[in-house]
Amino acid sequence: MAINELDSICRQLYFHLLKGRLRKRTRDDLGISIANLLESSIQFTDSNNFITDDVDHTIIELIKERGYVYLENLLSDEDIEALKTYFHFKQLEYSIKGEKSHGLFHKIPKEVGSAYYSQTDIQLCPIFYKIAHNPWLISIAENYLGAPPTIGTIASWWTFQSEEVSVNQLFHHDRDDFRALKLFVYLTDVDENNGAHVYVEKSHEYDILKRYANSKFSDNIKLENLFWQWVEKHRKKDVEIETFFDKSMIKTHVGKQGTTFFEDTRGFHKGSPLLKGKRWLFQMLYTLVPVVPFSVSQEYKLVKRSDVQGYSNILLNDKVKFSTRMYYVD
Ligand SMILES: O=C(O)CCC(=O)C(=O)O
Ligand SMILES: [Fe+2]
Repeated sequence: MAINELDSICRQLYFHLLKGRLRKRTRDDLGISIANLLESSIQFTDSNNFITDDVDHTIIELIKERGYVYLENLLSDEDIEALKTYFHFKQLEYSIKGEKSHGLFHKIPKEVGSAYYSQTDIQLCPIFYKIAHNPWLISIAENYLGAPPTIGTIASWWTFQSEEVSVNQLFHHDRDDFRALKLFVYLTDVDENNGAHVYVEKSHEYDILKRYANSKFSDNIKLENLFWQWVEKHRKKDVEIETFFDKSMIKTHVGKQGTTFFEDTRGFHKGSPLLKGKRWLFQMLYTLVPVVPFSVSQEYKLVKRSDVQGYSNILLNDKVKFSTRMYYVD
């Protein structure tokens, strides 16, 4: 089957089934079937078609077991300085009371809670390009998801202290795909007060959550039923999370600039509302189904690899080209 036919079938499955119409158990099961379908259907001419074995399996095991893993920093302090220089004169998009606007970093009005760099500026940024084309990251995502992944989103944004709490600052589970893995890179130092990302360990996979629920609610069937109903709610209050999960399972990711982690955002998570300061983040989502660019509102277009400064001559294998095909062409 041609890849574009397969993409189209998967995209239809996604739109019809994923968004709130199926219970977690079914969504997770379907994810495994879709991964198997893709793994056996996608052919690469120049590289091994099967899942590569060049990643440290403790990384994969940690994501499977608890939903996230820290990686060695992908970016040095010098890289982050270079990013600051690259983005210095780039426009940020933000909204105030639903009204969209844009401007340079230093001109952003005080009440703004989050501001996003444009998709094209992100795609053309050589440092982000390099991360998107990193075969090791693609390999981790492939091993975890069970099939060659597609990069579904590449994003970079600032969050600020604001009276308005954004939807991402409430606990939720992502429904970007049946299976997906998100890479987070902090581009500023992050602590509990300036927007740390928070994650509920072991809430990502139905089987793991079931094991947890069995032991937690073993003597209270009513509460267990309530828990499973609540699991299906898209957004959740802090107090609900704290009622259903032990404190030790609620992980706050703090760290210096450059801190890098992978997370399965089917698990419950949020960005903490900021009490002070600001946070700058780079994020990429690896999905099975190439759906995300078609479901986001921000305009985006394919970028020619030769238009990215400094990286046009690097030899890429078919798998890397496949994974980045929603954003880059030769
Ligand atoms: O800003 C954050 O840390 C949370 C973002 C989020 O919910 C997501 O990327 O899925
Ligand atoms: Fe999210």
